[in-house]
Amino acid sequence: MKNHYPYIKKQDPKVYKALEGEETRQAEGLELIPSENYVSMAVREANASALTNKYSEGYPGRRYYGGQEFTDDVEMLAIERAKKLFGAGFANVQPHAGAPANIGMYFALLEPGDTVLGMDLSHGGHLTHGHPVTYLTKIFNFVRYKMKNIETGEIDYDEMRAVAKAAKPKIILAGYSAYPRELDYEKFVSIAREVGAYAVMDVAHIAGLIAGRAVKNPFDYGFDVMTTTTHKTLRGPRGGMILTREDAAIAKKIDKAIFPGLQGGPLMHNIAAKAVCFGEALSPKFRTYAKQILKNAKAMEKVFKDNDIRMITGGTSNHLILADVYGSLGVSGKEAEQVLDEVGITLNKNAIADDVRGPMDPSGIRFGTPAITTRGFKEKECARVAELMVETLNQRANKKTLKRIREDIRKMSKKMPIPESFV
Ligand code: DSN
Repeated sequence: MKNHYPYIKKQDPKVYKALEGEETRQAEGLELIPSENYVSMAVREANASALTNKYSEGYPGRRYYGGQEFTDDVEMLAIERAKKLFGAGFANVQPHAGAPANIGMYFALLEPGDTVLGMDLSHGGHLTHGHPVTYLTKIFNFVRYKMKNIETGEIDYDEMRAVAKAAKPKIILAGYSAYPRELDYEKFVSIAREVGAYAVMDVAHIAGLIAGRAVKNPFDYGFDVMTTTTHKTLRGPRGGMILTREDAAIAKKIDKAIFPGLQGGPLMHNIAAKAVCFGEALSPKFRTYAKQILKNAKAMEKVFKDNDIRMITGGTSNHLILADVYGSLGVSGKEAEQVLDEVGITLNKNAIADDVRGPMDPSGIRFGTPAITTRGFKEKECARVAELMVETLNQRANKKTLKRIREDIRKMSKKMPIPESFV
């Protein structure tokens, strides 16, 4: 077996054992969590580089500590590549993750007490879009929009307009972590303009699809700001980023909100890894990858449809599927996650819209194709994975069948290993 961590192996066998265990888990199983992916060895090298030793509070050309000749180069590369990828006028690449990107965006655009109109979490939104468990709700006021029709995914834009007129939000927030369709960006922007709000989209889940030109770019429809993570479909290191359409006054506010408003020293090794990832995403191969993610999700959708398994919004137009396994097969989301884990397929239990069950053991599972597409899976292999998922759920009490499926998954994984490079 390859020794990925020679220094750790010598120095710290306990950590080494866990890290090698994770290498094997990833190599011999299939990753279907739609927010996860496999990064290139180039991204991993940058993330483990000497830049982890460096403090760089401030921004390129405006730092508080000395020794910045290389950090500035790296951050400028990340910024310029990000702008090019998304057709943005400005990029801040310092947010440590998606949540700080959203919090920084709120701090830049809002005063305490201001209102945000965001998607309801139970209909696909995100915790940082105003869920009551977050501290954000102690500072800002969040109002919500929902789907009008759960079977098609259509958003209730009339209700959104009515809520916006009554609540006068400063931000109308698009974006989601469990919604399998595209949004009507023109409607979002026109409602935002009507009430004098910023149109902001959290594109964390679909950033790679936007960069790869597989789905619409919200900036082309007049959105003012996009926040994102840099992993997920974009296939970079864990991290966050904020982009604006124009290099306007809000860009300055965003820089101030991230540093010194919210964060201290940026993680320069992570920013170097972002620069490498953005370089990869600018290549023509990445566009082919992004389009294949969608084709693969459609192939999985067909198998679920053929097996009469209800999918929220009726299917998918992006990289993810939200299936009502409790309503369709009588298996809870938690049980489905566990039994699929047993056969080497990793996904997550997920609440569905208007779920009859609780959040710790909901009715749904959420899965997607970004990681297996990175492995080289095409429609045929993805349909096979979906068939094995359905068989696993139907045969969940049959240990012999589960063992056979585990072997099938191991064979598929070995045949199509995680690539080391994408260029
Ligand atoms: N945790 C991410 C996801 O899985 O969608 C969102 O923050």
